[in-house]
Amino acid sequence: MDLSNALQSLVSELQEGLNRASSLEDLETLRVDFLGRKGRLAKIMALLPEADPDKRPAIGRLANEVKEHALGLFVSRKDLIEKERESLSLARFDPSMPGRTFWQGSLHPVSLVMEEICAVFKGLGFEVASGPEVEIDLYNFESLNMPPEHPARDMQDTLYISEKILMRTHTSPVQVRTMLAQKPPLAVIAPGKVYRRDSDLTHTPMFHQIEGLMVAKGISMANLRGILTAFVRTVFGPETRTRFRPSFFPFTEPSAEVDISCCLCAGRGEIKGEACRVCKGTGWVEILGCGMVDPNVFEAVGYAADLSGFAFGLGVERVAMLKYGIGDLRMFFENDVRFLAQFGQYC
Ligand code: 2NL
Repeated sequence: MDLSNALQSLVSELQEGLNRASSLEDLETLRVDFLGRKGRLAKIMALLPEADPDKRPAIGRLANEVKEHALGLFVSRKDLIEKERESLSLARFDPSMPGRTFWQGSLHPVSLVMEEICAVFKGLGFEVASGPEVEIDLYNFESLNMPPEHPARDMQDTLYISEKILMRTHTSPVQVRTMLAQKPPLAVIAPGKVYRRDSDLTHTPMFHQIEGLMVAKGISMANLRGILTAFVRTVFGPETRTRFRPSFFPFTEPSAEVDISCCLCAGRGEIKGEACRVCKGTGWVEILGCGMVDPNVFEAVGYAADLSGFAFGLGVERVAMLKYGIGDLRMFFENDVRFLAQFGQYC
């Protein structure tokens, strides 16, 4: 075949190929096939030296025209394919669809309850105090009427750092530090983490406690009852009843444990003929320990003997479990967002 004819038919074959090409990948294959270094145009041009010398300039010009024309065809086909793609993705795009919202964090239930309890006592005139979690024996035990030989020390399964340094087993050392630094009268609460050498279904090595202390001349058990009753009614609801039972703590005398009427069965002890699972059918649940500060504690911090005061301590996880009806202590420490998100305001 004559080279001019070969060049002409190249254009019509390219046109057919372009019409069939439906993707940019097809287009590229076609471009390599026709215009590539070893493509069909190159192969035809390789035959130019064999052509009649008179016709070579005309064939050369024609070859350039064919190449220019082919490039133009490629560009317009590419434009068309791209436009089709765009309109397809625009057809799938729905601008009226709602956007995705961000995850909203929320406070841990233990933090929520701790904040709530602190707010109640702040409202009753208490100041919030804090102190170190690694304590000295003197502030954690010795000043709290628990000398080394005292049997009560065996009650605490303590995590020791060294012989005289330990992880605090309660937040009482915060109140000891406050009394050493401040003159009476005072009213403080100490919220924070405490540590015990204990780990099973109902005990974790770290948990949260809030202790309170009020010291002044003439403070009595009646003041203790009044403050604690106000606290219970605010946190658990105004219909909640309280009961004080005699108890023992090394740092208070007399001492008491406070029960509240069960918030699940409203103190009835049963729900639909079955014993209540929270209060085990008694109608009451223990919520905190308290008492009148032992004179030995005042002596240890250098307070006058004519003072009196009350103190109390409560476990925050326990209060949170009762308040929210949580049956398993481990929920607080697993940090499963499906659990935590239930306490958020916007979830
Ligand atoms: C409980 C009982 C209690 C105290 C804590 C205290 C602190 C000072 C002086 C006297 Cl500085 N007492 N704290 C008193 C009675 C009970 O806690 O069961 N806590 C979970």
